[in-house]
Amino acid sequence: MACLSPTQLQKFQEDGFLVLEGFLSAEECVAMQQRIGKIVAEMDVPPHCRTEFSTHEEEQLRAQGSTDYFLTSGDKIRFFFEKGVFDEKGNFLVPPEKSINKIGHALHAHDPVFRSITHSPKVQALARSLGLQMPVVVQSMYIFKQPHIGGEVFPHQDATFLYTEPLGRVLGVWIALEDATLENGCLWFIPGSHTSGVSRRMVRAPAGSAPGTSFLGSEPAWDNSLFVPTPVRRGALVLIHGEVVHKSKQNLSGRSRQAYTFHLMEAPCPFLPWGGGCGAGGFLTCLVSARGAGPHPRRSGAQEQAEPLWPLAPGLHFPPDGGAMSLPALGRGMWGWWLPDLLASLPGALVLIHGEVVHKSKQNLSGRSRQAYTFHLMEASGTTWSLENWLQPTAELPFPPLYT
Ligand SMILES: O=C(O)CCC(=O)C(=O)O
Repeated sequence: MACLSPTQLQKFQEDGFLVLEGFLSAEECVAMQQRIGKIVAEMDVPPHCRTEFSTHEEEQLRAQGSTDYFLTSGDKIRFFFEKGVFDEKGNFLVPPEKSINKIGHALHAHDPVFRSITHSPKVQALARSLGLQMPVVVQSMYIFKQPHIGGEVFPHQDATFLYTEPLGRVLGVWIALEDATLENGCLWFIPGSHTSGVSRRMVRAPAGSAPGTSFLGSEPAWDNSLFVPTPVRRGALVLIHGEVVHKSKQNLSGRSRQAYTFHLMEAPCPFLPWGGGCGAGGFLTCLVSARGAGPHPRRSGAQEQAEPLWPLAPGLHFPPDGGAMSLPALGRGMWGWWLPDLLASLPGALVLIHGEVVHKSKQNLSGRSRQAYTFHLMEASGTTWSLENWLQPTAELPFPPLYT
């Protein structure tokens, strides 16, 4: 069940969503419902944080974006309520357990029951069969869709709120903990709507300004006739592509429609293109490769040690086994490689330049040019490339790994 068949994969690629009935057992669903019952029974929401949840754009900005409670909920377990459940002083008009719209956004991190479902072998096998190589859990939510008052979720793409570059890296995992029917507010999708980018983005405003978020772009008026209902049974898992347009209607029935949902993002190393892990190759590996890739064939560390082709600066040496040389004193900087071409006076010399060493070159007053080829390497493992740099990797050209 956890591994998708080629037909299922193709259907997901075509539609942007996929239903896997029976993914969780009834016992697993009950365990999550019981756990959430306990969390709700113990919840403590200060009156000034009693935020009503809405998916209407203006209300979203006012009710959520303007409150720290929402904006700082990414790493916490917090409570968001239906409309009309508080009086003007923030007192509950409806029993608290019947008034909650959702709990978000880090149940997966802080609660053992939700953590174990989110990271269960079944979910991991599913992610692997989708080809995700290093997915991370971005957020999680428990959605109550309360009887009679469970609010409508307006048509949206998850990438509006969870935007990535490139697009196509976010995947919603939505698990029905109760039967989701036409009456109690099942999901509706526009099949195939995940292929035209994202129409609207919610972005954080600069710190200290109000409201705390704003929208770029606008949600098109989606043709209602394009939506198909997706009723599912308790335990079903629905895969939701980050750009597929979906919604759910108000729950006017007398039965709740609870669901647990979380979002995965494929995030190995944002600036490297191959989707795998970042090797822990040391600086020396680069150096040996570069030396080997020049006019001379690649040589082992032992050969370099015995008959160096180029003198190394004091303190540097090649380990006899040819493995990685550690340069702890050099730290993690940007390395410039400066390679005069064969016409220059020292053709083929390579100069390693630490990213923070101060350097310059003087004007060329001679009669000979001094051509050079230079490029910069960055150790990507554990490094954050500043988004303020003028140079940014793009979807067309992510930074390519040196090791091929
Ligand atoms: O559960 C629902 O009704 C809507 C969920 C949804 O749209 C989402 O998680 O993106």
